[in-house]
Amino acid sequence: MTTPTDNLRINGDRLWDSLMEMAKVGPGVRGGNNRQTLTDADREGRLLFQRWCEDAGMTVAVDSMGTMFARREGTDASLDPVMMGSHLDTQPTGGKYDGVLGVLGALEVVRSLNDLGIRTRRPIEVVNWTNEEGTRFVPAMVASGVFAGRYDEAWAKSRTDAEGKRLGDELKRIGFEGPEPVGQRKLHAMLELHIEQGPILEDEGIDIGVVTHGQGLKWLQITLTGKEAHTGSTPMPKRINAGLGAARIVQLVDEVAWSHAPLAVGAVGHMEVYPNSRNIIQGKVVFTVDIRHPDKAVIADMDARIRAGAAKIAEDLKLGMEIEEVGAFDPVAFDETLLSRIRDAADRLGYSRRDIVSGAGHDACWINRVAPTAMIFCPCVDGLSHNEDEEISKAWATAGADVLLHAALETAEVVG
Ligand code: HGY
Ligand code: MN
Ligand code: MN
Repeated sequence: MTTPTDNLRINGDRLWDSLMEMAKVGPGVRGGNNRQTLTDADREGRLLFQRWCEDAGMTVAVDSMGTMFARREGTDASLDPVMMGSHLDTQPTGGKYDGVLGVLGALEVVRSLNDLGIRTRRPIEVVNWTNEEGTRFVPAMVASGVFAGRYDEAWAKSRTDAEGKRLGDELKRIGFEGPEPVGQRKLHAMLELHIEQGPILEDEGIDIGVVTHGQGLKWLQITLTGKEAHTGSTPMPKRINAGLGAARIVQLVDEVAWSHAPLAVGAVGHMEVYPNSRNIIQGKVVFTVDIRHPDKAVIADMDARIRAGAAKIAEDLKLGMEIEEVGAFDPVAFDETLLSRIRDAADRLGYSRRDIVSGAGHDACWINRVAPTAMIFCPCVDGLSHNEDEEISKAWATAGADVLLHAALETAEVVG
């Protein structure tokens, strides 16, 4: 039985134009973006988003972690809203779509409902979560983590960037420390549209990823302390080389991940070496191990083996070592009711689909703790992300936002 709303579609051209407009804010050096959280570029992007939301008739609230909630009223204000959102902050060499598609795709859903004159019983809220990327300030997904009760707000605001600036101070500086207490805002459900950031959908020629699970993650920050000395005149046996220790631990992380092939992943993305002079043996190295897997027990095994192996390497090389867990979340299973709405929407709209597990972490992984949550993926070219060459097609973006429209309408309940 078909209904009047069965074949509704968003305006793909308008969505694409908004993506390209936002991409001009905090440009990268190779066509992507460097709009890191709580920078002036992030502030500019937030203000543009806020103006667009207000132009679409929404009211924008900001909580004390800077997360933005743009609200479209429903016919029954007593009901908890359906949230749709993601993040506008990017990696330092990020793409134009990671996170941004989820925020602007949700805005396009609202713009389309306005065009179509469709009202919903439940309010709808479009959300921009602060600091999803966790690059400038560790951990990732920190604002959604505070909202879900995983992190203490004061602790989150105490996190510092490489220049020692505090997250809380930067939030104030850009004028986005909002009055609303974090986590008090109620929600009925949350949907997040995101690019896959992996190769599966494109390789299989599939339009829509129905994200059933998010894999678990652990970030270990390791500090190795050796002794700075002349690279020319210090005999090899006398060297206490922190850089050598870091290199051996990077190799260890790779071996441990491969030992749990094909699903485990492990790498070191962040590394600071001191004093970083060509002719001084590295006295200190600070780096972050990133390990992930859909099974919590495998993450625990990788964690234990890396800690033990790193301790042996440090002992062999006479290095001091500190390990701090700076990020972790368990694998998540998303909400089955929302997942079936996403599958039905893709089928109704004629889009191919497949269930998929998310390799990357997302705000939805934390919000899943406090309300029914699910994600929709669209393909990305060569599965590439966290790279300025990240690319998607307008057709992929449109399909993802079309499915988001229908899943949101079913959840927010169309009136009349
Ligand atoms: O690290 C992640 O998975 C996400 O991109 N913050
Ligand atoms: Mn993202
Ligand atoms: Mn990302």
